[in-house]
Amino acid sequence: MKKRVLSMLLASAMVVSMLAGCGGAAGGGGKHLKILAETSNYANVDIKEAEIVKKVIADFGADVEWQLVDYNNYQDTVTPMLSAGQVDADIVLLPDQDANQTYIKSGLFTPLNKYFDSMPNFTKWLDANPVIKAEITAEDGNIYYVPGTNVGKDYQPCLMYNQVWLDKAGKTAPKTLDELVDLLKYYKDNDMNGNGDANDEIPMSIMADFLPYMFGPAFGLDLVSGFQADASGNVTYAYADSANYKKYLEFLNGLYKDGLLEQEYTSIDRDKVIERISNDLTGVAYDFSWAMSMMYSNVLPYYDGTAATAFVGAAPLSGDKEGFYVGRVELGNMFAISANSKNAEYAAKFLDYAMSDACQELYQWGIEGESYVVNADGTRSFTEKGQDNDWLQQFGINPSFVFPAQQSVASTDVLVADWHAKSNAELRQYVVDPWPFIYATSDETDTINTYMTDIETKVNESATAFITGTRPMTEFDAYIGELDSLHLPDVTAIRKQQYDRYLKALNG
Ligand SMILES: [Ca+2]
Ligand SMILES: [Ca+2]
Repeated sequence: MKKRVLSMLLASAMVVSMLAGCGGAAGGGGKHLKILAETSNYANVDIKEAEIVKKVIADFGADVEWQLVDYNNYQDTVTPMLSAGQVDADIVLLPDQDANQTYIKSGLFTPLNKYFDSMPNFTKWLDANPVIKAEITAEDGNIYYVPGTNVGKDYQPCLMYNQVWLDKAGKTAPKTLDELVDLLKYYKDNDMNGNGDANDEIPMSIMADFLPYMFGPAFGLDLVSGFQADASGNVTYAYADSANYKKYLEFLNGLYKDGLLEQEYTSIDRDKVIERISNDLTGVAYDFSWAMSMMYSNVLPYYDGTAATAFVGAAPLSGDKEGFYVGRVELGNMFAISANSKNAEYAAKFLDYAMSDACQELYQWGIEGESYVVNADGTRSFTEKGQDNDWLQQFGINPSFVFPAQQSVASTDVLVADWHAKSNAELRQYVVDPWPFIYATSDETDTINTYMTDIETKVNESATAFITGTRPMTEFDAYIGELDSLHLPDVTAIRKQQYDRYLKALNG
């Protein structure tokens, strides 16, 4: 929950770092543009002085007056400024994603559609990204924001297996729930770490929050998003699926009873998993992909930098249903043009330039010869300077604080081990879109906020009770009834209404 501690007074007296408007434009005849955005989250980086940021402005030829608000207070400072109509900038980084269309409905920002003829890069990108286009289409059919994006299908949470243990067992990564159970039993019965004790292995080490990620898909459930839609647009709550969710709980209860899901599974945290891996005590993990080479494999006592000695990512598990991984919503920081900007069309052209492919390359790699070099085979590598994160941040890499930057896969690939990047490329095919970002009305949000907390509490308590057997599965129907009495049908009806709007924007 965000803190609204700052008064309006403090907000107007905010610490804003402003460049005095320089009158004569450095870029040659460029117009004056005021941009309200945030500072870098690296305290020692002056983002407006970063080479990458300065190059974008110089190449476009604008005369930019920055209004930069501290990254840590951006939401608390800018939200009241917007509500009070105290913003005097052409381009504004939103303090949030305007999920309830509050700013849109109060007419603070100009619809971008009327400038689409001046925004060839943005319109081309929207056509190439229909899900994002549908997500940012407001209820009135207009598009108001140019978003930065996060990686949505790459480096997502996934299964990881200790390759040395798999080889020792003469097995390959399980593809089904049954194969996984066989593998876990094998690890339980055998001395996988070769210390002479066949009983000190913990076959798998999964943080409780990742169980829905790991096992939901084999039962056809996206328990990560919670709400899910089928091909006909029917919307259901996965935790209230009376057939498949019941099977999911029965399966986990079975693992628990067989000692394959450990007794204290609800208290396993990442530190615990890392400690076990560093002592060669466990064979199966599930976490954000990043952990694979950066937190797990690197602590294995025999890891030599190759996949053969690592915790390696693998395909999702299938059961009655074919497995998948759940991706994440790609929308990041959103940029808008003030309705009262005198330079709205020029601002639209600037935003369009700032999200062009050329600028995205600049955001992701920086400047050739400075932060990166092009290799003989056409690939890129960061230079020695470029591999120094402090230097790279000062240089302005991924300047999502001030421009609509798109997080890149290629520049992540070069940060992780080669085998990890290869594993990510293989797993990408299994990643499905999550429940989309959909603009809500404030009535919808009120209803959801009123009921959803109690529903989620009931879901979490019940899941633990069913899995550990403190509540018998014979009470599953009673559980469904409890969700109904907590007004789940009202919430689902709203989700359905929202999904219909999304489909209309997607297909219309
Ligand atoms: Ca064992
Ligand atoms: Ca052992």
